Amino acid sequence: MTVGETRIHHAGKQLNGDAMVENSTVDDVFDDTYKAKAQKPPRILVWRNIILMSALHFGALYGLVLIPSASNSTLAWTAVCYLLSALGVTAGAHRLWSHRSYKASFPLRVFLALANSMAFQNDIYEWARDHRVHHKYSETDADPHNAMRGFFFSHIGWLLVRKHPDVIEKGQKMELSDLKADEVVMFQRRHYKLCVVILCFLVPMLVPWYFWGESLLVGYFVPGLLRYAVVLNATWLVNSAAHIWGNRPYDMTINPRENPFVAFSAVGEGFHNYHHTFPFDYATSEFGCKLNVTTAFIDLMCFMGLAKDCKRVSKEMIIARMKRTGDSSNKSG
Ligand code: ST9
Ligand code: ZN
Ligand code: ZN
Repeated sequence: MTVGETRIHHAGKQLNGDAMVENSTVDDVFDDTYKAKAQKPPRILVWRNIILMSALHFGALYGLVLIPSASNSTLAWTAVCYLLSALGVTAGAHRLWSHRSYKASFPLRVFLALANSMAFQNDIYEWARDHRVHHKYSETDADPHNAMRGFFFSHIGWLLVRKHPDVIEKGQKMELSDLKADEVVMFQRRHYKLCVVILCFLVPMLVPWYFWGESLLVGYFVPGLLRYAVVLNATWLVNSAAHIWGNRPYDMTINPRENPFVAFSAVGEGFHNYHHTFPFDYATSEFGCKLNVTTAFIDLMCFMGLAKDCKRVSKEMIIARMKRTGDSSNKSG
């Protein structure tokens, strides 16, 4: 099943998606022909990650303790770093590179790749590859953060164990030629470690020290580690909370939910029932910019001539879909 065939397999039904996936090159359509095997998944702990993630979260707690000694400028800078890293993930790795839901010019792609490096969530190629597998094999063994394995696994646990072999097997069949052809994506992948050291750790720490005399300790722990840990957790909540708690107005046969708290913290990415139903919509929500800073950012980029061809689902199609498969929780349609 490919997007080119413009048909969506879903919960045993075939839904005609011609208008929705027009011109799409991304193979992110849910594949219900694959079923998880009734075997207990392997759980091989990766101690290096367990130690590093624990250290990061202890460091972030120390960052919280240091907040009263940070200057207002440093706190404002922390918010800027949060927004930049978040946009590198949402507008960059997610809506642009995973789903191709809009087109971005070279300067915007460079900006998004730099912002994405500040978020340090694996390089764009790996992130988009895993995310395409997540959509296509959602809630099965081949889903990297399969929410059927519980909150902890889908939140952080999946980064602390070896991947289920099905993730790698199914992932190797994904169409990734668009990512390989993008020189910005491949440059970031080649130089990823250096990009992360500079953008995730050095820049957040050194800017407040150099420009307004903040201590290196506060710079490292507040805009550095604390901001990094909060962005990570806000992102992981999309995989955990937004696959467990919330309404399902667009498709009640799938687990992803509409979760306003997650939408707020993840700058617009918590409308997850909508997003899994219409993954190619650049706004990832029926409601445009509402609770959705990322959509406002992409709209601004279009206004400035740096982005174009935003894909959107029509109101009629949303209403028809809500009537057919929704849980009737959304009265606005
Ligand atoms: C992080 C990522 O946090 C977060 C992603 C979240 C996604 C959220 C999506 C939700 C929607 C968007 C919302 C955004 C909201 C943002 C809000 C912001 C405020 N296909 O991986 P390896 C192959 S990262 C095909 O080592 P292991 C491949 O050949 C945090 N092939 O597997 C690979 O080699 P290569 C920081 C695949 O050994 C080889 O297998 N980073 C696939 O099982 C081995 O791969 C970390 O903590 C596939 N899908 O290890 C590091 N997968 O190198 C975490 C693998 O060529 N990662 N292959 O790719 C690791 O240490 C390891 O991956 C592991 C598994 C231990 C987890
Ligand atoms: Zn999801
Ligand atoms: Zn997605």
